Amino acid sequence: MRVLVRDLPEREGEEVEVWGWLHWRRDLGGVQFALVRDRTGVVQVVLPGGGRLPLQESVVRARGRVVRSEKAPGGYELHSPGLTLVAPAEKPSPVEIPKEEWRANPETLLTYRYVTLRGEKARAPLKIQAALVRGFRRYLDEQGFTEIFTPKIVKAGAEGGSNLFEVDYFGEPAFLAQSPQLYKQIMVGVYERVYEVAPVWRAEEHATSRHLNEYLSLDVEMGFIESEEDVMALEEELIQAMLEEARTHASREIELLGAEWPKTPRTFPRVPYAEAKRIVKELGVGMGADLNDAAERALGEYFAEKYGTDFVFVVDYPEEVRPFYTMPKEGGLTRGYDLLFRGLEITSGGQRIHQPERIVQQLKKKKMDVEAFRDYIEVFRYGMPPHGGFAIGAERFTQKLLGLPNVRYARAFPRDRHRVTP
Ligand code: AMO
Repeated sequence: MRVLVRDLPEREGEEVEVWGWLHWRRDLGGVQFALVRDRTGVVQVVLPGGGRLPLQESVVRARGRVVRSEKAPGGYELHSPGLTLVAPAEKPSPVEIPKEEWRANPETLLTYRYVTLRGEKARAPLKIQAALVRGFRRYLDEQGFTEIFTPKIVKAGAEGGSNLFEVDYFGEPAFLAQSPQLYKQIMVGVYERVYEVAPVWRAEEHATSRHLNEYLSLDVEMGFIESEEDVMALEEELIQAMLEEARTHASREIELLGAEWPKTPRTFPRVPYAEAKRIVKELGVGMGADLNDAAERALGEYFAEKYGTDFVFVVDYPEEVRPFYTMPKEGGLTRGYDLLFRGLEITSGGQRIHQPERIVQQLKKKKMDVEAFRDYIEVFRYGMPPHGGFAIGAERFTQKLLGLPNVRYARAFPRDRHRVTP
C-alpha cells in the first residue's frame, strides 16, 4: 500500500511502499542509498549493494520497512530489498535536482524548467502561491463576493500606455487584456462585489527582477463604498487571510525556503504621495517625477525600521500618474493608492469614477480615444454605485514573501522579453 513520505513517522516498523521519483542515488558497493521524492517530501531508502540503480528522476516504487534513523533526512528511512522501476528516465537531468539552488545559472534553471521545477526549493514557491490564492478566494467568498471570468481578448486597454499585445482577431486588431479593470467594474453593476483570478499581459520591454510579460492578477472590485478607505480596509484583512492560509497549509515549504514571516500590523500605515516623496528625498535617494523602484525600496526600509511594518499604503496620488478611471479628489489628487510590500508595489487600487460625464472628461484630459471606451461608459448611464477595488500581482506578492531574487521563480513558466518557451 502506498504511504506518503510525510506520513512515514506514523508507520515506524511497518512494511510500506513509497512511490515517487528517484531524487538522488549513491552506490557504495556493499550498500546503496537512494532518495525517493513524492509530493510531500523526500525519504532515504537503504538498499543492499549489487543491483543497478536507475537514472535519477526515474519513477520508482520502494517497498520496505520504516526505520527510525537520526542520520536520515526527516528522521526516518526505508530499508528495502530493491526498487521497482515504473518509468525510467532516459537521460540524466540537465541540473542536479537535489543540489538545485538559487545560485545555479538562472538561464539553465528556466530553460529546463519542466524538470528543474521538480526541485524541492523550486516547487515550493508555487505551492505557497496556490495557498495564497486559496486564501484570497476563501476570504472573499466569505465576504459575499462572486468570482467572475472576464474576456482576455479585448478591444481597448484600460491601463493606457503602449504595453498592449496586439492579436489578429479575424483580420481585425484586438488586444490581450492588460487587466480585467473595465469588466470587473461592469460586474459590480451585477453582483456588487466581485473578484477574478486570471492571467493578464503587459508588453513591457523591461528586463528586471520584478517584471513579467504575463502574470497572475488577483482582482477585487466592490460597490457601495464611502471612499477608497473601505477598499484599503478590506485589502488589509484579505492579506492577513492569505498569509494565514499559506502559513497553515504550506508550512513545510515556507520552512524549506527559510522565509522570514512578514510584519503585519492590523492596519497598515497610509502615507500620502507627497509625503512619501519628501521622505525619499530626505533619505537621499534619487528619483524622477514618480516614485521609482529605488524610492519604493527606500520607503519600505524606512517603514519597516521606524514603524515595524512590511506593508505601507501610499495614498493621495496626483491625477497625472493614475489611470483615467480613478476618482479625483480636491487639489489635483485622486482616490487611487498603491500598496508596497517590503519595498515593492504589489497592488494598485482605489475608488473609481461612477459618473459617465466625468469619465469622458478624464479620458479627454488624458488624450485617450473616447470612442474606444464607448461600451464601457454606457454602463454608467444605467446606474452604478460608488465603487472601488484593487489588483494584487500574485508573483510579486510571492516573491517578496519568500525573498526570491527574481519574480520569474514565482511563476511556473515565466514569459519575458526573451522567453516564450518552455
Ligand atoms: P497595475 O497596472 O498597477 O494596476 O497592476 C496591478 C499590480 O499587478 C502587478 N503587476 C505586475 N507584476 C509582474 N509583472 C508586471 N509587468 C506587472 N505589472 C503589474 C503589480 C501591480 O501592483 N487595473 C489596475 C488595478 C486596479 O486598480 O484594480 C492595474 O492593473 O503587483
